[in-house]
Amino acid sequence: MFDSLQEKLTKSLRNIQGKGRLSERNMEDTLKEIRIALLESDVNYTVVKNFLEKIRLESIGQDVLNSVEPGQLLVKIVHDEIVKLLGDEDNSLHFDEKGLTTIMIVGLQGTGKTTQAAKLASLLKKQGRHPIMIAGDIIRPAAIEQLVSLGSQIGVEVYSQGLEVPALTQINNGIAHAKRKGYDTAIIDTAGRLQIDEVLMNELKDIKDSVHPLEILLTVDALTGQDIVNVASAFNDLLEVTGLILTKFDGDSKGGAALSVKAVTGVPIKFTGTGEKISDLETFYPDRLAQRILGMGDVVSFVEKAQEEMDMKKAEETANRLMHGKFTMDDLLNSIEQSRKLGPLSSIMRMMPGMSDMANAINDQDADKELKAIRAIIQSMTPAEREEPSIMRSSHKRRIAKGSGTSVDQVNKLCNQYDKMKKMFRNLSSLQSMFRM
Ligand SMILES: Nc1nc2c(ncn2[C@@H]2O[C@H](COP(=O)(O)OP(=O)(O)O)[C@@H](O)[C@H]2O)c(=O)[nH]1
Ligand SMILES: [Mg+2]
Repeated sequence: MFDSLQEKLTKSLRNIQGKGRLSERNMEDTLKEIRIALLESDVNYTVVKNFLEKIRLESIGQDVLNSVEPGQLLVKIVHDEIVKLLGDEDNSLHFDEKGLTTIMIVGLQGTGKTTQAAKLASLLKKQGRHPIMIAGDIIRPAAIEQLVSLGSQIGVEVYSQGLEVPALTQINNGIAHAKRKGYDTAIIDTAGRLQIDEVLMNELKDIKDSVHPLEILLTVDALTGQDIVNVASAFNDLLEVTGLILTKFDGDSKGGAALSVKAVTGVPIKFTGTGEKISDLETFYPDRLAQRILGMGDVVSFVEKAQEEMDMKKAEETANRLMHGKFTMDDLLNSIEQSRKLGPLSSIMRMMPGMSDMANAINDQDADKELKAIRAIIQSMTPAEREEPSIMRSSHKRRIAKGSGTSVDQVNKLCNQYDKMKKMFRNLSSLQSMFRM
C-alpha cells in the first residue's frame, strides 16, 4: 500500500530539497508532480484539487521561495497538509464511563466487520475493559459461527440466539444481557450486503434508533478503489457514522482512495486493519501515516507493534538506540530476531524508513535461509566488529566467512545493508527533530 505514491512523492520532494534556491518555475513543476502522483494513486479528484490549492496558499503565506531552506520548508508544508487531509482532530474511541458503551460495526459484506469486531474486543480487553460481542448478522448462517469461534479464541463472550430470532430483537436482548452481567462494552456485529441496498440500510437505521450506540464504526475495504468514497458517504448520510476502520491496509492497493475517505465524508479514521490476525488492528495516527507516505518510515508504529509482541525492555533499548542514530550489528541481529515474532520479514521491512524497495525484493522463504546466514555471520564477529563494522578489513571478513560457513560476498552484502540502514536511521533522527515527533 502506498508504495508507488511514496516512491513518486519522495522522488519529487528529494529533487526539490537538493536545490539551494527555488524558483516559481521549479516550484510549479514540483506541485505538478505531486498532483500526478496523487491522481495516479487514486486519490479523489476534488481532494487533490483542494490539497494543492492549500499547499500553494501555505507556500505563499510562509514565503517558501525566499526562505533559508525552501525545499525542506515545502516538504514540511506537504507533510502538514497530508496530516490535515487524514484528519487532525480527535479520533479516539469514546466510552460511557457510567454505563454500557455500545459500539456498532457496519459496512458492506466482506469488508471485515466480523473480524474487526473481534480485533477490537481483543484490543479493548487488553486495555482493561470488559467487552461482550453481540451477533447481529443472521443473514449468513456461517456468520454466527465465525463470531463465536473468534470470541472463544480471544476469551470474549458472544451473545446469539441463532438464526430464528430477528436481528433487532437479538441485539436488544444482547444489550439487556450485557447490562445484567456487568459488561462495560458491547460490540455489535451487523449484516452486510454486496452493495448499498435499502433493506439493509433500514435495518441498520432501526438498530441505531433502538440501541443508540455511542460509536458507529464503518469498515471500509482499502482495496475497493474510488467507489469507497461513495459507499462511505451513503452509510454516513443515513447513520451518521462516528468513525472509520480502514481494513486490508496490508493489501497492495494504491491507497489513494483510502486517503480520500476522511476528506470527503468528514468522518475520522479511528483504526486500520492490517492483516487477518486478531492483533492486526492499529490505532490510526495521521502524522505517522503522513510520514510513511513521505518515505520517512513508520518507526513509531513499528516500535509499538514490537513492544506488544516481543520483549518490551529489549524493544525499548533498540528503539532508543535507533532514534539516536546508534545502530550496531547486534542491534541489527536483535531486531531481525525479534521481528521474526511479528510476521513475515517483508511486512516488517515495509514499516522501516527507506526499506520499501528492499521489502519488495524479499521472498519470505528465501528470507528464512538468509536470516540463518546473517545470524551466523554476526555471531562470528568479535564484539568490537559488531559495534563498529567499519573496522573490518578483508582478512577479518575472510575469517568471518570461514567461521560462519558463508562467503566473503555474503559478509560484504550484510555490511552494505547495515550501512544503508544506519544511514537511514541517522537521516530519520534529524528529520524527526524537524517534525517535532
Ligand atoms: N488482509 C486482510 N484481511 C482482512 C482484514 N480484515 C478482515 N480480513 C479478511 O477479510 C475477509 C472478510 O472478513 P469478515 O470479517 O468476514 O467480513 P464481513 O463480511 O464484513 O463480516 C476474511 O477472510 C478476513 O480474514 C485485514 O485487515 N487485512
Ligand atoms: Mg460478518
